[in-house]
Amino acid sequence: MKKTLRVLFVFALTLGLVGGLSAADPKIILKLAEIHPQGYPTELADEEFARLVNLYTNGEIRVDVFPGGQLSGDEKVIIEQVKVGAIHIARVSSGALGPFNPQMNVFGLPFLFDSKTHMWDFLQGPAGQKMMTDLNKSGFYGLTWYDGGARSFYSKNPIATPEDLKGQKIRVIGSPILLKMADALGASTVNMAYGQVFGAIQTGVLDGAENNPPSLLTSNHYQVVKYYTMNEHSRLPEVLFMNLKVWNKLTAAQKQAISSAAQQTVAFQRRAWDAFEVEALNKVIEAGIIVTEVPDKSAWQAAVKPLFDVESKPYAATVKAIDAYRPKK
Ligand code: GTR
Repeated sequence: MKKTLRVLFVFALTLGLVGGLSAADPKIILKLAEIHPQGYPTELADEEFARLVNLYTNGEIRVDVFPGGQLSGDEKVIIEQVKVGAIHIARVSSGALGPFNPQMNVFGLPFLFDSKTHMWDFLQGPAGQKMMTDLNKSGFYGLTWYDGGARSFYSKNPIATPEDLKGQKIRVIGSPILLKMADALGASTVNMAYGQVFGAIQTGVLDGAENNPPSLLTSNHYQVVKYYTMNEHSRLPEVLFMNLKVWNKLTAAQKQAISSAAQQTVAFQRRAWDAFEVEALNKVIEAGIIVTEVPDKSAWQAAVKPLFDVESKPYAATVKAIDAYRPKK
C-alpha cells in the first residue's frame, strides 16, 4: 500500500469508518467517554447529543456513548486518549482539563463566580466562547460547556469551619489551584482518580473529598462519609470536546451538524442538572448525611483570599472578564 493510502486507511480505522452501504449505515462512528453513570445529567446530555448528531447527519455519523467510566475511571487518562485520538469525544470537568489546557485552570480559583447565573453569563459571552475555541491550542475541538454545579467538602469528620479541614485527608480533583487551595486550608490533599475515591474513603486512606451533590450521590461517596458542608468553593463547568484532527477531517456539513447538536443539548443539560441537584441533595439527606448550608461564606473566602490573589495573576484578563458579569450588589 502506498504511504498516503496507508495513512488514510489507518485514519479510517481510527475513526471507525465502516463504509455505509445504505443511507442508514453510519459512515463514521465516534466513541464518547463519560465517567458518570447512565441517567446522570451530563450522561443524559451525551445521549441527547448522540441522538441529534445521528438525526442531523441523516445517520451518517453515529456517536456511541460509553458511560460509567467504561473507557476509564480516570479523566486524566480519558483526556490523554482524546488527545491521541483513541477516544474521539469526551465529557469531562474543566478542572481535569486544566493540566492539558492551562487557561481552564482559572475555574479552580475559589469563589470566582457569585452564582450559577454569573457563571453562565460569562461562559456564553465572548470570553467564555473564546476559551472553548482556544481548546484547539491543545489538540482539542471544544463543543460546549455544561453545568457542573458548585463543589463543596464532605468527610467522615465534621467541617463546620475552614479550620476543621486541618489534618483531614481530602481527595481534590486534579485542578492545580484547587489542590493548592485545600493545602492552604491545612488539609492533607490527595489527587486521585475519581473511580478510586470510594474505596479510598471506605478503607480510611481518605477522610473525604469535594464535589457537587449529584456526584456525591452517584459515586456512592455519601455511603462512606457523614458530613457535607456546602461551602461551594468553586464552580467547575463541564466540557464536551473532541479530538481536533478528527474534527478537521469532517466535512463542513458534518461539522455544522455536530456543532448544532452540541449547542442544542445545553438547555437540556441545564434543566436536567437543576432538577438532579435538588434530588441528589434530598437523597443524601434521607440517607443520613448531615448537610450544612453555608449562606455566609465570608470565613471561607477570607481563608483563601491570599491564595486567590497570587494564583489569579496569570489569569488576570479572564478574571477581569468574569468580574464584568458579576451581578451588582
Ligand atoms: C465531577 C465531574 C466529573 C469528575 C469528578 C471528579 O463533578 O462531573 O467529570 O471530574 O467531579 O471529581 O473527578
